[in-house]
Amino acid sequence: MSLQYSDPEIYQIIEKEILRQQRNIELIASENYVSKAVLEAQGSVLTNKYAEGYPNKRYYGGCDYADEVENIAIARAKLLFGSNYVNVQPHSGSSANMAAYRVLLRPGDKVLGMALDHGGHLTHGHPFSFSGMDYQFIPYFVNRETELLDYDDLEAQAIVHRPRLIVAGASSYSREIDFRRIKMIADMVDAFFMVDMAHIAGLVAAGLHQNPVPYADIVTSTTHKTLRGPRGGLILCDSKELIMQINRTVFPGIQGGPLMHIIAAKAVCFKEALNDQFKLYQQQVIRNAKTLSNSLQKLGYYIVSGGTENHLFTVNVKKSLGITGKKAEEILDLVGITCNKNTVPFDDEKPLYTSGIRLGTPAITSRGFKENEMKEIARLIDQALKNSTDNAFLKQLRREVYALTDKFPVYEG
Ligand code: DSN
Repeated sequence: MSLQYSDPEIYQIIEKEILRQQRNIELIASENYVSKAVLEAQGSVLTNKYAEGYPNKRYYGGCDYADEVENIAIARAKLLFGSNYVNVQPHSGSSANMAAYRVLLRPGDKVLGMALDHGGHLTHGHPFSFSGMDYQFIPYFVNRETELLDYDDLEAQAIVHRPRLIVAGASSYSREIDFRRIKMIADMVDAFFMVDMAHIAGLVAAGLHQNPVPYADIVTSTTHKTLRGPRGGLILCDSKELIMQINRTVFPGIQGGPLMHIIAAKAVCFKEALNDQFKLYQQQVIRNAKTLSNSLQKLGYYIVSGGTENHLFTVNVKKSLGITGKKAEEILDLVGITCNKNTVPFDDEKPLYTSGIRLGTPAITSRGFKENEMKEIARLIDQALKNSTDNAFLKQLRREVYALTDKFPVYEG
């Protein structure tokens, strides 16, 4: 029986979510709209299959097709990122990072990771994350003036602390990260080097960001951000010895059965990313981010680090308008523009309030928005934030948002 009849309650919520995704302008930098092919693989009968183990070494019978799917996913990921070895089983980016840490570190080891409020990620050492609980993370920062990653300070910290690992990668850093430079620093102090490329994986795949694979001992990623695949994780490395440890650590170390329907969807996403069209898409993602950032800057907004070279940027709304990121997120929600509050470097607001909002263009670019739409979005954001107490005006803006999104269907047919 179809969902509509077996569980109308859930069916109706999903219908409402479909409408929300269609009508709102989605600016959450870590979100995207997957293709129908990815959705189909993800919703397939492969969800029924247990396949603990790895291709040709499973703990269950009936894994012939699971093996085929996983082998294809691995081969495509290798090709896409130029990596010798790949594990496609991590359920998430956090699982991928946990596995990488367990391979490279012992509990209590010192690690250098980018501070969360400067653009890093929870799993790069936040005290409430397993990473901060199990290892001794020491944060590195952006420069107070330029708001750019301070490689000299990172080098100085590495020399002082002699970490066992340096982690690079960020959730809200709008500039290209120089992996080559960080590898040189890691070598200088004899540390391992790991890159979490979750945010920029699509840009890397398209050759529009320095590829960390030649530099890092282990590269981790998610598959659902710029890469536009299903929600999941990925680990890449070039060493046979390391991949053997990674495989053992993912299963049976921290996970049981792999999600074969998700692995099939990852394979579909890698195939899409190997297509020339994907490069054009990523080029447009970057052009859109630059246009949106420049348009807001022209309207007087303070953009952290002065601009962007990738798919996202952070607006310091406290410096621009004297409001918190939380307030800005709430106002924009009222007009159908979705984003998230985000700390800015050296933020004096608490994480649940923040001084900034993070804006990203992967999702809106997937639905076909280009430069003209970016200028229009900048105007809508500006008008909403500056007229937040005028409910009638906000309703009018919401109608304008819907008029815009109506012209760009997310899923046609
Ligand atoms: N939570 C994700 C983000 O929004 O950037 C990172 O995992």
